[in-house]
Amino acid sequence: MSSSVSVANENGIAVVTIDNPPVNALSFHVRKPLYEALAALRDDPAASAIVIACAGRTFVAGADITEFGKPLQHPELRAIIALLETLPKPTVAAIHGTALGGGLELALGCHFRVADRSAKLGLPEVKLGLLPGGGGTVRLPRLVGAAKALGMIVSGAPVSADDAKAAGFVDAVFDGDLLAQAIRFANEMVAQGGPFVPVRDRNDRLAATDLAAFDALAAELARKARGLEAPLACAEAVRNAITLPFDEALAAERQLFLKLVSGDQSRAQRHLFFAEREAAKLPGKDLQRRRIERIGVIGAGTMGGGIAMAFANGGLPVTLLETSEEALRRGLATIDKNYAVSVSRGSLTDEAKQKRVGLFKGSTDYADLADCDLIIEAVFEDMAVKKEVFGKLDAIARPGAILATNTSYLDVDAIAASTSRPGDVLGMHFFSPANVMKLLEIVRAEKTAPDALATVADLARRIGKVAVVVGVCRGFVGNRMLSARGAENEFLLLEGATPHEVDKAFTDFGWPMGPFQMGDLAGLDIGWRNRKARGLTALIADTLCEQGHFGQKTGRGWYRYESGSREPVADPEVEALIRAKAEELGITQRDISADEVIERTLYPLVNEGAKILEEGIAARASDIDVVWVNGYGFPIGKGGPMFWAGLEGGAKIVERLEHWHGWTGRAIFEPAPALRRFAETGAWES
Ligand code: T1G
Repeated sequence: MSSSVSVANENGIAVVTIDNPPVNALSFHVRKPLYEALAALRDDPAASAIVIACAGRTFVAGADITEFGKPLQHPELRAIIALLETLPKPTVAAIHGTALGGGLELALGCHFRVADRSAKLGLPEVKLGLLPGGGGTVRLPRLVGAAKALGMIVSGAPVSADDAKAAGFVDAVFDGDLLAQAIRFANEMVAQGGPFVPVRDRNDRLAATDLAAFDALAAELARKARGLEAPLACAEAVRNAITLPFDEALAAERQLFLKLVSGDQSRAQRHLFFAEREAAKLPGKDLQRRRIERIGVIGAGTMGGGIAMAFANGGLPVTLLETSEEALRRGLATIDKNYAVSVSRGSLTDEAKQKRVGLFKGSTDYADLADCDLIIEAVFEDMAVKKEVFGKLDAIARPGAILATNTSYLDVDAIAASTSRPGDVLGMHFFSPANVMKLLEIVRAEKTAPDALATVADLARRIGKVAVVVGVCRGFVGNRMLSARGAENEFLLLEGATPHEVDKAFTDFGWPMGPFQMGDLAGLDIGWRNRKARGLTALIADTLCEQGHFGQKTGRGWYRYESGSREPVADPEVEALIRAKAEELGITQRDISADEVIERTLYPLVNEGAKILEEGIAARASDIDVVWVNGYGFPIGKGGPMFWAGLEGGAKIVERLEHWHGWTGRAIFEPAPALRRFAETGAWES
């Protein structure tokens, strides 16, 4: 056999072991020997049953994603599963770690599935803009029912081994030596005797499907797809499993899969899959990491409290420091309330809540941070305040402790320089709510030590964050590009667009909401305070704020909000204000198309990204995509701004930027050299 697949006979039970590190993906060099092994075992009298198992940390985590978009090499997965289902002896999949995508489909090709209790099982293809292409949409519904299968396939979320057994697609869950117990299980099946019914022939659960209820559920899920094709294709494929004979449904699944795999959305989502993993790769991967066992957080406000929860959720004890007992009590009460909301929603058990709350220690004394390995400051965004805090930290923190600032735009080099240990200082820019948002911008200051950086990057993964290392500049990657994206917003209004038209261009593009609705949600007063602090103005937004209209929290902003509702309603007074300001400025209003909105907002976004690459603030274009998808809601079906620029066409973006630069004279439209090079080569430099 090949190095990727081996066969051993354990007293009459053939154990086929797949060994393709790191995650036993079903690459061609696995599929071929696997097919040959199974074909050989079909008529092997020495094998009364077959157990399929995997070496390493996980069962098969799916098809090999790197092979998509390349010519398909046979045998393909479906042929292996079709062979499995015709074998005249019981087959058992022994699942540990994860059985995902093609890995679960392979297991569904077996007569039986046994799993280690810690295993996770799922069909996450939808997260790659795909659907299960190895029969998962046709076989899983036969075991768990159509509605359950639809939920699993459209969400792509894995389930535990116990839940999988309860749902009906795992036959036994074991603790301890999985392989030994899988072999014992296979022997019991042999002793029990056949017939061994392949999943394809188990139709009872499907026959009981309430099609109307299924369609209603599918419609509900489709409403949430926001322009993504894969969730709709998943629903269509599972419906086929109910209404069509097995082989017809399988063939239909194949057509849907082939359409998706060659489409831009899946290419974008596969790009993001690898981009997130690339972003985590830092130079010096063999560097000794620093010990991180206790976290200190300074400031128990919205950001500080959320950051503290993120670490407690990752199982790390947290010392939360505030300036007064009152402020501390308020901060801890908010944390407790947030956990209580999760318990009431059923996303957290009361026991888990108690465990997490138990990890907090409140204090008003800096000395209590002396035993912390990482201390994160989340105080008011003022340089003098930051320097005062870091001065105190420099005095009390233990040698080798990492000192982090949560600033979202201040100069981290200047903060580091206010200590005697700039090598231990970096930025950790969390996004609000910090216990929910996945993105973390790790800001590498000029003197930050590589081991401090690597330690924090690993820690980010440990607490479930997607981390991107960025350099020091105002607003780092995300906020810097956000201001470029928003620079034209008011000009678009003055020239004739309404807040609703601009926002609709964004939601049609795939964003959860547009800039004006987002402004109302976040509160217009925040931007107003920032502008005033920097001596900047925004003609219309400033006027709204002077009128006390801060958005949802005051019931009026760019839109009106009926009491208690979050539904934005167009406000004729705002539109009248905009027209009046335009008249004051001698601007003749005109119709503005959605394309123009996109050109004047998202093209500058890409252009700013190009400048960030030129300056080395981001190491890779794909890092920028990871920031925007995980921190700013950039539509995943477009892969992030830099990937989308490839779909949109670099030459077109340059040509239109030049048009708007000529028309407005504004610098944000001047194409960056890196963008011009991208337009010529089709590839971003890194
Ligand atoms: N194909 C190729 N490479 C893969 C891979 C895959 N399926 N999964 C992981 N890798 C690489 C990854 O890029 C990284 O590489 C290394 O393995 C470790 O991964 C027909 C169509 C299993 C939960 O979507 O969710 O089956 O960066 O860093 O955090 O229906 O990997 O080291 O060079 O993520 O421990 C469906 C994808 C495929 C699961 C482990 N399967 N993988 O997480 O490690 S489509 C998936 C994961 C499919 C069929 C269809 C996770 C993991 P490198 P990692 P991890």
